[in-house]
Formats: sequence, structure tokens, C-alpha cells
Amino acid sequence: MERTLIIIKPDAVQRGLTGEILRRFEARGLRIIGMKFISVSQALAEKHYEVHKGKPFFEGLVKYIISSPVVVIALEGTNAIAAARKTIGATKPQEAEAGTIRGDFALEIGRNLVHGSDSVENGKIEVANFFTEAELVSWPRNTDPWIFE
Ligand code: DAT
Ligand code: MG
Repeated sequence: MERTLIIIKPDAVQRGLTGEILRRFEARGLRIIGMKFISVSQALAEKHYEVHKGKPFFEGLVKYIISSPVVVIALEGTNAIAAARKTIGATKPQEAEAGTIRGDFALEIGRNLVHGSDSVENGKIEVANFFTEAELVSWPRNTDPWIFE
């Protein structure tokens, strides 16, 4: 079962879109295994965005993610990585399809509302960066057989 890290970013929390965004992942069928409301530290932000270090937008990206609280969610499911990214939409909101989170609620790349892991490997790493094993709940959801074949 794949795992993905979702971050409901500061702009989404401030705009009152937390419930709307969470609803879409739940409705998609992904199973929540961890969730918390936190302020991201500078160190954790730099670690999370390590691959973008050196790029011109890196500092702005870190500043944005630490600027206000976020909701971090660990999700599990078959094809969780690709499914969550489809639900999120393209990185540049102008290119995101209507019906996706970014396509419905965002306009600019630096205010694109939500993060989702981009590979199976990164999903594991990012979930571990934000959650301890004790914070993750492994549970059989009663609807699992109606969602996972
Ligand atoms: P995604 O968030 O869709 O996985 P990414 O991992 O390529 O996109 O980049 C992480 C974040 O960095 C992205 O959500 C917004 C920002 N970003 C990426 N490319 C950018 C660019 N060219 N200019 C400004 N910000 C950018
Ligand atoms: Mg990414």
C-alpha cells in the first residue's frame, strides 16, 4: 500500500479551505493514517524542500511554508501517490484542470494550497519526516473492501 504526505499549506488554512481539501482526499478513497495541525520549523521546511535547494524560489518556498500553521496528513491507498497528485492538479495553477484542487481554488504557483509526494520513495521519506511511527495509525477501515479490490 503506497503512502503519501499531504500538506494543506498556510494559504489554504488561512482561507478556510482545510475541510474542502481534506474532503476531496477522503472522498477519493484514500485512508488517513496520520493527521496533525502544526507550525513547520525552518529546519523541517528546509529538509522537506531539500531537492529545491539552490533554485531561485527556494527561500520564498521555505518562507511560505513556515509563515502560518499547516495541516499535515499521511494517506495510504493503492496508487496513493498518483491519485493524490491528480486530485491536487498541476504545480502551476493556471495549468491545473478545473475539478482539481489547484484548478478550482488557486491562481499562482507560490500560493498553490497543497503538497503531495511525487514518488513512492519520497512518500515514505516525507511521511517519516513529519510523523513518528507512534503518530501513525494502522487500521482496517470498514469501507476498505468497497474501495480497494
Ligand atoms: P509540486 O508542489 O507540484 O510537487 P514541485 O515539487 O516541483 O511541485 O515544487 C514544489 C513547490 O515549489 C511548488 O508547489 C511551488 C514551488 N515552485 C516550483 N517551481 C517553481 C517555480 N518555477 N517558481 C516558483 N515556485 C516554484
Ligand atoms: Mg513536489
